[in-house]
Amino acid sequence: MKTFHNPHHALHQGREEMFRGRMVPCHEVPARLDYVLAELQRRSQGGLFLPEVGDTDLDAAIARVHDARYTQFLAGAWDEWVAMDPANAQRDALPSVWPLGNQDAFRTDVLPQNFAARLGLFSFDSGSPLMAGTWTAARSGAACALAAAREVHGGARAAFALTRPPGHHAGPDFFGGYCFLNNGAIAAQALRDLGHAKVAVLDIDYHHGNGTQTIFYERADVMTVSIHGDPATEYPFFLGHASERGAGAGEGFNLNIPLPRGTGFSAWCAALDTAIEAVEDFGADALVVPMGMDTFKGDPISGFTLESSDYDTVGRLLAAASLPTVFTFEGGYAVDEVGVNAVNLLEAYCR
Ligand code: Q9C
Ligand code: ZN
Repeated sequence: MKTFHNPHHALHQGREEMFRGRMVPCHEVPARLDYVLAELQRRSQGGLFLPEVGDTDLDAAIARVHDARYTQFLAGAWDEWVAMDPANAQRDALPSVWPLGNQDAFRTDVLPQNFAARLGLFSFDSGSPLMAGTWTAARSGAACALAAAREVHGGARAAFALTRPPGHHAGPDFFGGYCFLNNGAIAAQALRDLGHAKVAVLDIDYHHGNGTQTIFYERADVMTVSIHGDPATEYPFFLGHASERGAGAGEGFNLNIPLPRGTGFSAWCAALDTAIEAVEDFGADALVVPMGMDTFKGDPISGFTLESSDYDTVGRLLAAASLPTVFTFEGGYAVDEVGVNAVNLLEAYCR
């Protein structure tokens, strides 16, 4: 399986995030990707490639998923931040004020002039710092997703978009959960646009893929399935319940499988069987797997208890679905183990 890796990922390197009411060092660090890359090399798992995607095609693929007013804001956000105060060049920008989700309480259609207000309008948490290289890194990550989609469309059994920042929490016009551009959604939409009639997204990150769900919620041509920590107690808290089944034309095409904190592999695996069955019943002709490794027992911010060897089984079960598959790299914060766990899954998939 080919891996498309983001050469600019380390330009996005946050200093601190707001976590449980305090500032702590960022969990989402460049070393995460470096460990996966090193492990792929060590185990000679397929070739490593840079994404070769033209600017026009890339911008078009991003625009299929994200609103123009959002991407324009992201592209210029750092310059605006520094223009406010030259000393900001030494600090990351972090949102601190948001409109309520209750639409009647605040206007979200009017774009405020104030930068902090716009930073809040386009985000949903204070855990996702934005810095000088965020846009370049995120955009180049989207190029990996597009390159992987093209590879699979061209007949490859699977491809891996190895990138950070991750993507599955980013929605049409919002960032959060360390995510800015939704790489999995960009891959899914690209597969649709390349002619795949029905694309499924099967999100196995510990956290609910709220961005992806929001992007495709009213669509019948892209099914979204997510296995994750129950939002009653787990981030992102406000989406990911089993009762969310899609709306309008998309009714019945979103499946959430929330599991309690503490869930181990046998129950998680049963959920994966259910998820794969749903993808098959849907009749998908291509699959995108936002691959979060934060289901691992050693993850510092998550609550499932999967072991490193369990990821072999995950890879094997996903391979049994026999669908052209794009994997995108999402969460996973047990940095020392993230490479081994990710490559266990991918290697087993290829066996
Ligand atoms: N009190 C991904 O795995 N912080 N994002 C959690 C809990 C945000 C995770 C705070 C976790 C985001 C891609
Ligand atoms: Zn996660």
